[in-house]
Amino acid sequence: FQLERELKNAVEHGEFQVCYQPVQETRSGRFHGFEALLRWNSRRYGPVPPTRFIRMAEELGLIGPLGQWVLREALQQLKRWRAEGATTLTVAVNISAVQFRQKDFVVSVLAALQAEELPGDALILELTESSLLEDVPASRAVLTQLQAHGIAIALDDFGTGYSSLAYLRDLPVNILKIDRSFIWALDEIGAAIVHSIVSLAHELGLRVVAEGIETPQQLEQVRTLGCHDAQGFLLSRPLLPTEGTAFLRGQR
Ligand code: G
Ligand code: G
Ligand code: MN
Ligand code: NA
Repeated sequence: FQLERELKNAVEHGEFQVCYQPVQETRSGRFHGFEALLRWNSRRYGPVPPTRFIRMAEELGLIGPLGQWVLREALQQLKRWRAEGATTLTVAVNISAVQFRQKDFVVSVLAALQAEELPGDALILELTESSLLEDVPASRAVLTQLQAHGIAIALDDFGTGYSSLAYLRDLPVNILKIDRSFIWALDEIGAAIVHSIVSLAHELGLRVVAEGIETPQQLEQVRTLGCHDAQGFLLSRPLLPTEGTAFLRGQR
């Protein structure tokens, strides 16, 4: 309960930080985007993993303001990077199920874009299938509104759920992010699974991101299998904003 009390004041105390993990297009080697990843360095408890505090923020009713803070922070940073020359760079922001279901979600996303005068296609929202499947018709309505503004929707941790793939017919998404558990098991069967996900994605006109790339062999495999994008410690760890700036300069 101490930790909960700390969480309530952590934004004001400046204990949160957003890190940015580069995403690479496998064919060109070009880094065209970052995934924003929230970090909490509590002055009392030290670093607390997001898997722990996101759920806590949901339970305490704090996920709305916290999620909005991340979105604003990430878009402000993107605006700086675009101004420095990375004019088509994108940022992907993770959205919790509770945040996604809030009534003002679409309005708050559009307001955050407008505040930075950024176009919708600068932003990708990452959602898990469990957040979307709770209420498919409602999810579909929200996703459609976001996409009408150019915002892309990514299905995060793709493949880890137990649902059938039939829901892809009803939910408008743009990107599948293949969970790293598949990338770490790229034997013959694992490769067949990734291959079938990529084929499905091509049929549906979706982009595929391979997550958790840690070795050059994995990178080569997912490139050969037709994954459009790759992300993982081999390419870069999540970076502080200043490190992200240096990373982008190194690309030119
Ligand atoms: O960055 P890391 O591997 O520690 O992230 C662990 C989990 O926390 C991942 O599932 C990631 O999607 C999630 N996560 C990271 N940042 C955010 C955020 O800003 N909002 C939400 N809802 N989840 C996040
Ligand atoms: O669920 P989501 O995909 O949003 O989780 C992102 C998390 O994965 C981040 O916390 C990030 O630190 C972590 N991550 C990113 N690349 C790698 C990797 O190559 N290996 C491992 N183990 N974790 C990674
Ligand atoms: Mn993610
Ligand atoms: Na993921």
